[in-house]
Amino acid sequence: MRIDVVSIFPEYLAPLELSLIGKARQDGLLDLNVHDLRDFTTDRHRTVDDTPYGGGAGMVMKPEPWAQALTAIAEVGPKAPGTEAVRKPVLIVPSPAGERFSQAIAHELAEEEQLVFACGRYEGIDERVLEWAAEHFTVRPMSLGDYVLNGGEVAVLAMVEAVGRLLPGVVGNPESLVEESHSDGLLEYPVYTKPSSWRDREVPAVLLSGNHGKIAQWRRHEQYRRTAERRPDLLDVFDAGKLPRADRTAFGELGYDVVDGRLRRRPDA
Ligand code: 6GU
Repeated sequence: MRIDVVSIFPEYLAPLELSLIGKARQDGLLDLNVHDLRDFTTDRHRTVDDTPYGGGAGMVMKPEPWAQALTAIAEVGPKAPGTEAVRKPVLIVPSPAGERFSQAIAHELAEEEQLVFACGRYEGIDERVLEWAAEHFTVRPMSLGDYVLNGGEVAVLAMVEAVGRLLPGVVGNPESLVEESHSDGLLEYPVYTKPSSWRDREVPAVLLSGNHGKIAQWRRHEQYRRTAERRPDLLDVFDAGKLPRADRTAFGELGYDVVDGRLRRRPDA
């Protein structure tokens, strides 16, 4: 996969040289390039922003530097010279006004040939850039959640890590991608390591039992308990249609009935 990031603070993306993502780049699994938006300006002051039409606080990013940067990036692309790119690159525009990023979207993006991240600062990028860019890119404004960051760079660190770790060969043991939070629409179960007794706190006995069926069931029920407590919204869309009897009972104890394959919180619970 090829990833291009455009920012006025390219140094902000330095952590992408570390750890799993840095290793993936070294191993040639990920071709990641960071560009300085100011390199695509033509004036002496390398201006990237101006005052908003209609008035109001803050500054808006000028369209032309973005068009220059995105044109240069779209032309290189992930393909060898002379071959036609089969898919438009995806242009991800980090913004609190975007679609909510999720594990499902990370999986979608991991299938693409080229991702381009356009980091806005100030009040955002002139809207016409996004309209124009739709000719060359699949444009996806994307938000991490309902809070405001100063710019897209931190969000790009999060999204590149979430997508990068799904690429083949990046995570050493692909099984660790299966049993983790959000892989099955639930939060992960709690984990423990040695010593089995620590400051008068014991590891749950079932984990020391060697009974793998029992352990799997206990972990699943812990996922249900944790999700009900911390993220009950996830249970609204959980497919409870094919749950074994013991799992329905576990949900029953958490105050949920199964109705038409969906969990429904009992009013008295
Ligand atoms: Cl993707 N960008 C900015 N600037 N703020 C955010 C965000 C993104 N996601 C949540 N807040």
